[in-house]
Amino acid sequence: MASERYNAREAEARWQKIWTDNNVFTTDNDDPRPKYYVLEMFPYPSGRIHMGHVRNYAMGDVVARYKRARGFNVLHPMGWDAFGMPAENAAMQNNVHPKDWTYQNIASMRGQLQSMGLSLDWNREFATCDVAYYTQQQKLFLDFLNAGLAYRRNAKVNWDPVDRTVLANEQVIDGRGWRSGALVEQRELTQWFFKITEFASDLLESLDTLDRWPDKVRLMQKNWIGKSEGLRVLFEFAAPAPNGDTTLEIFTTRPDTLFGASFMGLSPDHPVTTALAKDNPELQAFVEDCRRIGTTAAAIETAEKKGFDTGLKVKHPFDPERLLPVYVANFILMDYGTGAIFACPGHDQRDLDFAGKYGLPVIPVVLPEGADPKDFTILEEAYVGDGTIFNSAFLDGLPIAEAKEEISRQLESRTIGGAPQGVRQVNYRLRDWGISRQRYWGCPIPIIHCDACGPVPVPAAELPVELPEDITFDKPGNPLDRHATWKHVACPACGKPATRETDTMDTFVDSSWYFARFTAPHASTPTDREAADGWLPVDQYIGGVEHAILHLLYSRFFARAMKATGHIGLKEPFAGLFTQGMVTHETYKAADGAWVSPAEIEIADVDGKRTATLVADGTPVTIGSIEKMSKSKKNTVDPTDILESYGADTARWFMLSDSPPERDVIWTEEGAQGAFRFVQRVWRLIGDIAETAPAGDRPGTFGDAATEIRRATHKTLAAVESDIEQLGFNRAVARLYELVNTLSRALAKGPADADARWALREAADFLIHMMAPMTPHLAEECWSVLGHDTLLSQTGWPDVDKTLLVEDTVTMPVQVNGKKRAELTIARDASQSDVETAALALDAVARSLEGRAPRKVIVVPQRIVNVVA
Ligand code: ANZ
Ligand code: ZN
Repeated sequence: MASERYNAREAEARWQKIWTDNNVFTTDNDDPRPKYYVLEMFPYPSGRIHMGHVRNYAMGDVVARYKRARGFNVLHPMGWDAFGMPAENAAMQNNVHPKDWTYQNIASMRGQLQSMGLSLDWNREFATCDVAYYTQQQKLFLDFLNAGLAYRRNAKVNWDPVDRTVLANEQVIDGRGWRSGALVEQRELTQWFFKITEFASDLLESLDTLDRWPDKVRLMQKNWIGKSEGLRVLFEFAAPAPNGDTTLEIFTTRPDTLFGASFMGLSPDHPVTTALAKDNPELQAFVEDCRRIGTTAAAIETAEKKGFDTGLKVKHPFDPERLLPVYVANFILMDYGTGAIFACPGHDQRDLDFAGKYGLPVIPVVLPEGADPKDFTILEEAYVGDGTIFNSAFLDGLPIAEAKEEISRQLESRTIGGAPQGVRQVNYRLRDWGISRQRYWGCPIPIIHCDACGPVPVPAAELPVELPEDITFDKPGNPLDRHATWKHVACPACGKPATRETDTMDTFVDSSWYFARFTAPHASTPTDREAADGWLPVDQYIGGVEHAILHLLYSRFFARAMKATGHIGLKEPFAGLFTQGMVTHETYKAADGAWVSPAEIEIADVDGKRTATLVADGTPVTIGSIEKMSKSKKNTVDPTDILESYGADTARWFMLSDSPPERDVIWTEEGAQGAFRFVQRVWRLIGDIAETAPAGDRPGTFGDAATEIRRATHKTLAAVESDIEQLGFNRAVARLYELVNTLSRALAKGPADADARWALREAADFLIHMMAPMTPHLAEECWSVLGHDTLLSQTGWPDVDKTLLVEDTVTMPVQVNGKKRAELTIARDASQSDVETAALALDAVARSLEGRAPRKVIVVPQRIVNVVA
C-alpha cells in the first residue's frame, strides 16, 4: 500500500462524484447551525478559467471547507457574470449567437471548476443572462424608479467609440474605456441613471464600519466619493452679465484665501459663458476647443490650462474697489460646485499656472511656519501647506481652520439682494451612475416610450422584457434598435403605438446584487427576505483589487437601494473583504523578439545557469522578467493542463503555499513539481502510519516520545486554525510541511510503545483534517486509508488539547496539612489562582480533604503548594 503512487487523476474524479452523489455541499436555508457565507467574485464566462481563478477559488474553498468542518452552515455558491461585450464581439467575428457562445463557455468553465474539487452548492448556480435572473433585475429597476432611485436625464456622457456604447465615470480609466482601451469622447444623450449620490454621505461614513476590509480599498472608495466641505459665495458683477445676472456664485473649499483672489474662472459650459458666446465667435471657438479635450477629470488634469478673458469684472466681497477679471477657463467643470470659482494663484497650482500664462497677480495669503512675511514669495509652485493667514485684513494671524470659520461666518451673515452672500455646502465628487448601454447582450431596461405619455414603466405583470433571439450583427450599432418588430408595442398607459427602450443595463448592474440572489436563487421575487436577511452580509468576500471602486461601490449602493425598496434588511453587503494578489510568471522571448509561451520552451541548467530553448528547434530563448500572466505576453499557463498533469490538489496546494495571499504569486514548474512531491509524500506517510500504528484504545498515560508527537500535533492544529481564520494560507502550509517532517522522523525511529503509536495515529488523523481544506481529494483518500468509513468532508474539526500547548511546565509537590499527597504539573508561568485551582482539583488532594473546605492555600511559586484544612 505505502509504496503505491497516489493517482490524483483517478482519485479526484472518484471523490468529486461521491461528494456530488451525496449532496455533501448542498446548503439548506433552514439549517439551524450558525451561518457562514463565503463568496468569491463570480467569473465572466470567457470560455476557459485562468490561473487567477484557480487562486481565487482555492482560497475561498479553504475557508468554506474549514468553516464547514467547524460546524457552520456554509453558503458557498457559484454563478456567471454572463452579459457583456465579448459575447457580441464573438457574434460579430464568428457568426455565433451571443447566447449560444455564452452558455457553451459556461458549460466548459463549469467542468473546469468542478475538476478543481470546489465545495460549491451547484444547485444555486445561475447566470446573469438567465431570463429568470434578469426578470428579477427588471423588477428591482422598477422599484428603484418608484422610489426615486432611478431616473432619466439628458447628460453629457462618456462615449466609447470602439465598443460604441456609453461608459460610467468609474469605467473611464485615464481617459480610456476600461474594456476597449479607446480614448473616450463626450456625447450628449438621454440616459437612465441610478441615484448613487443619494447615499454619498452614508457610503462614505459607513466605510468606518467595514473593519474587515483592506484599508487601501476603503481609502480608494473614500477618495472616489470625494467629500469636500466648502462655501458657496456670491460675487457682485461690476456691471450685469449679458444674461442679466447681477451676481456670480462660486464654490470654494478655501474661503480663507479670499484675500488672495486675483481672477474668477467660469466653466466653458457656464450659463454666463453661453450667453456671452452667442455673439462672440472667438469665445465660441474657444468653448468648442475646450469640449474637444473632454470633461473627464483626467483629461482636464493633464490638458494645458487655457483661458478667455470675458471683459466682465466682479467686486471683491471685502474690498469693493478691487475688481477681479472674469475668465472662461478650460479646467473648470460645469457639474461640480457651481461651475465657477475664484482663483487664488498663490495657493492653487492650476490657478498659478493660469496666472503665469495670462499675467495675473499672485498674492500669497498663507504664510508657512517660520517664513518671513516680508520676503515670502511664490515662484513656480503654489504653497498648499499649513500656515498662518497674512495680507488678509481681519483674518491676519489666524490659522487656516479658524480663518475659514471666521470668513464663512461673516459671509453667511451678509446679504446681496436678499440672499445670504455665503452658504456652507458639502460637495461630493461622486456622480450618479449612468446605466444605459447601447448594446444587445444585457438586461433590457423595462420602459416603453410613448409620444403622449413619455417613458412608461412596463407593468409588473408584463415582465420579463425578454431579449429577442432573432437578431443580426452584420452592422455596427445596437441590434435591438434595428430589430423589425421587437421595439414596437402599445403604450401600457394609453394603448397608442409606442416603442420600447432599446438600451440595456450596464453589466455592472448584474453583479451588484447577485450575492443576494444566491440566498434564494429560485425565488419568484428578487429576494426571499427571510433567506436574504438570514445569510447576509457575506462573511468573507474574496476577489481582485481591480474592483475596489467599480463593483464594490455599486454593490454597496445596491444594498442600500434594495433596503430602501424592502428587498433586504441591511446596507453593507460584505462584512469581510479580501483582495488577493495576482498570478505571475516568467516571460520568454525568441531570437526574433516574439513572445513565446512556457509550453513552447524547455529550461535546462547549463553550467549552473538557467537557460531556455525552443522545444521546436532548440534555438535559444531569452528569459525575461516576471509579469502578471497575460495573453499579450504569452506567459500564461493553462489550468486545465496543470489539473490534468498534476491534479487539482497539487495546483491548489502550490497556489496557497508560496506567498502571502494578498501578494503576487509566481507560478513556476519547479514549484508545481515540489507541491506534487509533497502530495505523494503525505500519501506515503499516511500509508506507513496506517500500517505501523493501527487504531487502538487511547492509553491512560503518555510517555515522553508520545507526548512530543502530541505536542507537535496539537500546536500545529492550534496554529493552523488561527492561520486559516486570518486567511494566512501560506503560513498554514508551512506548518503542515513542518508537521510532516516531524511525523516522518518519529516514524523512522520506529515507535516501540503503544502510546507513541497511538499518538502517531492521532497525528495522522489531525494532519489529514488540516490538509483537507487545501487538498480535499488527497485528504478523503488518506482518511479512508486510516480506516474511517465516514466522509471527511462531513466530519467535524478535531479539538485542540490546550494542556499540550503549554510551552514550559513545572512539577511541584502538593501538601495537605504538611503531608505530601500529590504532584502537580502545570505551566511554569501559571498564575497563583490557576495553581490553586489545579491543586485542589487533583483527586488525591480532594480525597485527603474528605469533603472539608480548605482554610488556606499557600502557593510558593514553582516550588510547593500547601493546603491547610
Ligand atoms: C478658491 C481656492 C483657493 C480653491 C485655493 C482651492 C485652493 P475639491 O477639494 O475637489 O472640492 N473648484 C470649485 N469648483 C470647481 C469646478 N467646477 N471645477 C474645477 N475646480 C473647481 O476642490 C474645491 C476647489 O476646487 C475649490 O476651492 C475651487 O478652488 C475649485 F488656494 O476656491 B478653490
Ligand atoms: Zn401613452
